[in-house]
Amino acid sequence: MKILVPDVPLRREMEPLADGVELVSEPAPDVEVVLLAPELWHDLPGLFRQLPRLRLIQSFSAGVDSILPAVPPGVVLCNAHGVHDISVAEWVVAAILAMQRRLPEFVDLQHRAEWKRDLADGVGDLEGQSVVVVGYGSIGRAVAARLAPFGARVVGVARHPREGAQSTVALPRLLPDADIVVNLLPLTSQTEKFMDRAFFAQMKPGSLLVNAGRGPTVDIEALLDALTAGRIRAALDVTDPEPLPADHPLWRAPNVLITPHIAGTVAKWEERAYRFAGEQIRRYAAGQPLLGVQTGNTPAARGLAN
Ligand code: OXD
Repeated sequence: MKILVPDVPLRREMEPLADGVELVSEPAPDVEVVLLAPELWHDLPGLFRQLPRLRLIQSFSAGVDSILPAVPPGVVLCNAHGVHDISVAEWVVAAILAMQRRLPEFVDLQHRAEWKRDLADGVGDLEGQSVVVVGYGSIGRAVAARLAPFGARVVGVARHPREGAQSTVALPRLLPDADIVVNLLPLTSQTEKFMDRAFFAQMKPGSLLVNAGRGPTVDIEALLDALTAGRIRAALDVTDPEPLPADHPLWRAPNVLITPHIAGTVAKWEERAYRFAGEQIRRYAAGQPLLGVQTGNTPAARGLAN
């Protein structure tokens, strides 16, 4: 079985490789599996056209919205299930703490050499705060586990029935009481602009929206209006569009912290991705169910032996 993967030292993290697995670093007609490491991210339709016997695409990202349109019919696409849980969950906690303790505003004061203690008047800590996580998968559970020691009360919400998560129909009841709303939704046709004007109108005045999912799941115009009106605050790792143009009004909106889609970017992420890819290849070769299947439960999704 030929697997296309860039020839980089990190690929030894995939070991042990199953018998019969051959790693190749150039596209070839008999490649069966491709590991979508960053080196292969440009021109996916062009890459897949060179792989007529492709059966499995293993993504290195959690979100697969940019890959899905290029996936040839019948080919299984798996996301990097679990690979980004730690890094993204840490970014979410960091963003929440920074916004709750007004760190971006203190940094502004620091740049002006201003000692202004009253900025801290009335800031809350996380103890007893209510956090609603929308899009409650493995990253959401990692967020909940990290917020628990702070004494925050976390409620998970998911569009599809999931252990430990309430349905999105509960949102009109949950939002008015939530101090913090964390958006981890993937981008699909059903989640586009999921967080719209009506959603923001239901959020508690002064509450915080944290987005580490995908930018287009938020109606950016509606968010801008809610921020400008001082209704809510936001910490955004993702925006719509990306990169956010220099003249976009979101940069200058009040009470917003923006980072350039780096929540998952930590030194260890690729190592984790290759290790996960190794596990998937072992499953595939043994005919075991794959993790993070995004394109339906086809025989190939249940491994090579089927
Ligand atoms: C991902 C991301 O989807 O980092 O993995 O956005």
